[in-house]
Amino acid sequence: MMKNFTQVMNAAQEIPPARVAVAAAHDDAVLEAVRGAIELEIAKFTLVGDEVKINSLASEMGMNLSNLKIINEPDNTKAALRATALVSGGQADILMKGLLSTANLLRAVLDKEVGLRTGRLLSHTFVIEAKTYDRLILMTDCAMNINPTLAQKAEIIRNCESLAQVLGKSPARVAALAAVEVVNPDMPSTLDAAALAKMADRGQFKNFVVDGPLALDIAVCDEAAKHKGLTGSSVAGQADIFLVPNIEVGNILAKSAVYLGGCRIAGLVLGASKPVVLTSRSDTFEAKMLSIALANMVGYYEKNN
Ligand code: COD
Repeated sequence: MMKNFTQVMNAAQEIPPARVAVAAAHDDAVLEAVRGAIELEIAKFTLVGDEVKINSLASEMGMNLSNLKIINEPDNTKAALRATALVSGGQADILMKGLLSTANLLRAVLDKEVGLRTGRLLSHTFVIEAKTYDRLILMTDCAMNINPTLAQKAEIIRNCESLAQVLGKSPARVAALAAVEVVNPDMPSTLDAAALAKMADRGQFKNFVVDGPLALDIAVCDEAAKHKGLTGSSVAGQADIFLVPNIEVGNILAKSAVYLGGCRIAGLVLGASKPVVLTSRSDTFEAKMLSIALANMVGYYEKNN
């Protein structure tokens, strides 16, 4: 099982570079990630965006763009659609978000003509590296599905399968997070969590062990579980995946991990026909590069399995 992003970057360098189409590439952190990924030979790029801004940023950064394809499209909505069309048309393997809003990119991914729909639910998963935990944590869905139903939560878990496999998490242990470990009808997330755990017991998830409701301390700390008298959980203390109740919990949890906990982060949309690199506009170039590496690994795995 991969424990950190260093192992992820090493693994990504063992497979062929992916072709990435970047939507709204006129951003210094995006271009920095592009440069890094090219140097490490994990990806090749087509940049869609404001060409004048891309060239001026690249020249300030001393970055050579001569081997990159650039498609001039200063309008962000159109840039998202054109980059997405490159992926659905087979000219690129991965879509990457640049300097545009998440909703803007997701609308292109869901576009009926050029989008990357599969008929399945699409969902977002962050991968977090915390110094205080012995493994990479997947957190989902912190960025796309706003208030998922029970059925959607089940799909959100299943969408993590390829990502969990490439990280060596098989089976992956899912903590359906809530504020408590008991079912409380006044807290709807505990009802869904309990139902998901029962679904897992009855074999409704291949390659996943699910337990819930679990509070976060119990999900990651065996001692906390023992202290609270929770025994017999095969997820407590060793959760690989945090299933969050809704986007607000997820988004705040992921951002607190980064801004207060000093965690490194990567982010992908899963369930589409091809992986989508989706990090926040304020994320570092490193987060974007780690996400490209993971997207390449997921795409490669799905192509070959
Ligand atoms: N998976 C598959 N199909 C979907 C999904 C999904 N997750 N979401 C919507 N669709 C389909 C619908 O079935 C429909 O056919 C079409 O897309 C439009 O559906 P709407 O009207 O619900 O879609 P939008 O455009 O209003 O919203 C879709 C978004 C993903 C943009 C919306 O859910 C959203 O804004 N999510 C939060 C994004 C965000 O702000 N994140 C911030 C944190 S970084």
